[in-house]
Amino acid sequence: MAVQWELAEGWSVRAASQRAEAPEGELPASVPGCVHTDLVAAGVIGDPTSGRGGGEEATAWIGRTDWTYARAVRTEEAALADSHERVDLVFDGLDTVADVSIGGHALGGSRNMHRSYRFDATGALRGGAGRELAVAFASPYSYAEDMRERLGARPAAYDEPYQFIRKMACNFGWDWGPTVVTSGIWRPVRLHAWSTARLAQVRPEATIEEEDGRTRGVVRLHVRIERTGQGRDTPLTLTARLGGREEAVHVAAGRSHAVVEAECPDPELWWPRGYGGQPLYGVGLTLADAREGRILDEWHRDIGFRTVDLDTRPDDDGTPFTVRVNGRPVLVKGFNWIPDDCFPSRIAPGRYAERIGQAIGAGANLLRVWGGGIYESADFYRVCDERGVLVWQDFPFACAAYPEEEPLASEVEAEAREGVVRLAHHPSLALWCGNNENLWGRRDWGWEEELAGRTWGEGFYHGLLPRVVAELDPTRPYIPGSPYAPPGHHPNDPAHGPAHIWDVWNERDYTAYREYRPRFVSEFGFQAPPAFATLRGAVPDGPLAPDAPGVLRLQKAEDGAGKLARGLAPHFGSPRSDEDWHFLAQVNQARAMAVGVGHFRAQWPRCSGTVVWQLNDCWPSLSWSAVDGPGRRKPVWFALRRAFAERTVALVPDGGSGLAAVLGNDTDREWASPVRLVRRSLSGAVLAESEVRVAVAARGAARVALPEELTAADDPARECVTAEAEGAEREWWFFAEDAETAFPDPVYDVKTRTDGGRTRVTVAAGSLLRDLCLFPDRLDPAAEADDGLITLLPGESHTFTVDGVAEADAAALGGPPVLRCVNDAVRGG
Ligand code: BMA
Repeated sequence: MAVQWELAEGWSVRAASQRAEAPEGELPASVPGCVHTDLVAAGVIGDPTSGRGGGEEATAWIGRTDWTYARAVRTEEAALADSHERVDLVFDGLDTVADVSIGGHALGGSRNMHRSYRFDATGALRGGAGRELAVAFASPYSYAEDMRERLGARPAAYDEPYQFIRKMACNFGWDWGPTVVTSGIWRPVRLHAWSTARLAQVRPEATIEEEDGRTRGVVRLHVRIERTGQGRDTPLTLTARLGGREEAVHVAAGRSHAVVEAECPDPELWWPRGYGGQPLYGVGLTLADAREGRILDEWHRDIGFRTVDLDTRPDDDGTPFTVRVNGRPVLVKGFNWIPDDCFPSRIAPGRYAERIGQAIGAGANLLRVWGGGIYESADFYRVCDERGVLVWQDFPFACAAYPEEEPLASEVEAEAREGVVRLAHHPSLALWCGNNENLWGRRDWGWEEELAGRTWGEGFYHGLLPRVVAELDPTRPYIPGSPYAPPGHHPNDPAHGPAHIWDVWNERDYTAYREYRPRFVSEFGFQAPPAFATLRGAVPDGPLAPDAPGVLRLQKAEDGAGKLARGLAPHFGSPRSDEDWHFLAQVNQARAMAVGVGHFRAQWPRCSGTVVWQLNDCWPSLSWSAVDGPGRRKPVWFALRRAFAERTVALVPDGGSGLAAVLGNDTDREWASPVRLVRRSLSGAVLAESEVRVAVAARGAARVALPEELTAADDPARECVTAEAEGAEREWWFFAEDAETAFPDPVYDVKTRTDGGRTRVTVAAGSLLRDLCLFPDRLDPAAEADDGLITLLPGESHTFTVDGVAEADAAALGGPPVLRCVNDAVRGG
């Protein structure tokens, strides 16, 4: 029987080029891992994410150095070559440009982080105990810069050569991530010892077929077999298993391709969360020697039965972009996903479950794996399959003109063919997308002139990639890019297909979201600092002011601090302290995204989805994320949970000084509820009210214009409107900006009760309290609260649940800086 022998132990790493900064000799190396994390572990550099030891600049030499990973072949490993006809050395991922050898005997090389590699090591291992297995990495900069020299420079959003090497683009730095250009064995490596034949590739194609009024799920397994020299003439049997049924096919001597079809009558359909269940069916395949019955290889995956398509039939308003699963339109509530760590080899499977769980907790049903990152590991897609999260997968191209010449063209094709086959069985995978912002960049960012006729990736996005998808994953939709509009329209025309709305953050106020009538928004976002504990962890000393050097180190966006300040000022004025800045900037992000999502969702089904930029971070950044680098939720997360809820009430401007309440019902049941609308003074007194009964259709929306006595404030600085419907959270409308609102001094009474590691914090309001938040991470970095941004009227109370605060500290939960509300930072009017 075949043997899979993991090679995780016994590795060392050494610098292979002369550099003053490089350590002498060998250091212990982690596999999977990368040079940076090995150097941190050895104490040679500080963790660039921690704020100690000079940060990313102090590590810049690492990406300009050649490195060799090595390990001695062990006796039992060499012996595998005696007991098997073939022993392959299999790398699930090499980052990036490497030559692999055993005892000086070259096995092959890698030039692409997005591929796996298999080398025949039989000869080199035979009698090879003690020989050095070496993986010699060339500096990624040297390779990419040579390639640039050879193929000609091309424009890019960042002054780094990332489009000249098939490596995660954001590794060269991004507007939310550090420049830490890694080398290393970033995914597992093993020896695979086998005889006769093995399953070289299994490509499952799951479809639902109707026949004589009956539904059947069909899985076609397209199998490629590799044989050893001795196995060439062996007849083989392939047996597929699905739901207790078996199907076998004979593979004659010498043949290396076969298709096995397995069937499942009346399958239960897979749905995104909120629309139905996520039944998964195990599909197994065995390869056996047909004469002896000896099993040679096995394969297993969990698949699901569902259809997915895009409705893009032009209508009077332009070109929709509606994702349909099993024929039903889905209101997409999504997040953009970036690599969850600037060193992706550090991401353990549990991290995916936790982070995707946070997206789900906020109500999301889709994640877009953004093109500046990677094809994620199997764990990512497995969690999405099990929990009903649709995946929009970009091919790894972002914000640059990419050369289409060799050797890059072949690398792109090889990586796409492998990536598509690897991921095609996941029912969560809904869409392939050619790139991030490259169609837009070519059109608007002055690339055409700079390119002077050079290739820029068009042939990939409009030719190679759709061809690969059509051949290897024919049931799944493909779009050339994000943003995208059909020919004849500007790629980022909001009336046609998915759009990115960035002028709002970059140049305008967040209220400008309300000027948009998009069909689908695949990116839009607003920045805020990370949690206090995150910031303090990364800036160990000194003030946490927006312009403090330690804080600016974590702000990678062009003029990010200026944009944050300009975004804040119209709403909150200038904060009185660093503490207030931190809190108000977070609240402002939450307000911005609530306005954006609320406004776009109110246009359902015309606007069929929003994908927030961005769910996560790869280090303790000031960024657009809802969850910060170490995984702490920012206040915006709670705002999004409200905006993405199944049933929502949004108050939106409705012409002139008018207001409308828009009820959103993202469930399969009609929602009939009285809607109570009240204009009140900030002291709570009811100034005008009305109640209407509204029936909102299943998966529908309804709009109620507010009567004038509710929308005409007598004193805009001292009044607000509330809208309430059964089963939805209360919505608030303030007539004036916070900076001009005559908020009362906050008056409240706090009671805490600690039981085990859990504390209940009940805040009883004596005055209006605007956007009450609890930040227990200020007491214990591991503590978190279950809610945030709660606005209370005098006389109301709210109980927060806090995990992880010691009883002795519980008293500190009762006031600033842990318990905050807007009216302890701003008292306008
Ligand atoms: C879009 C993304 C990213 C970027 C983000 C914020 O352009 O595609 O490239 O990080 O905006 O600027």
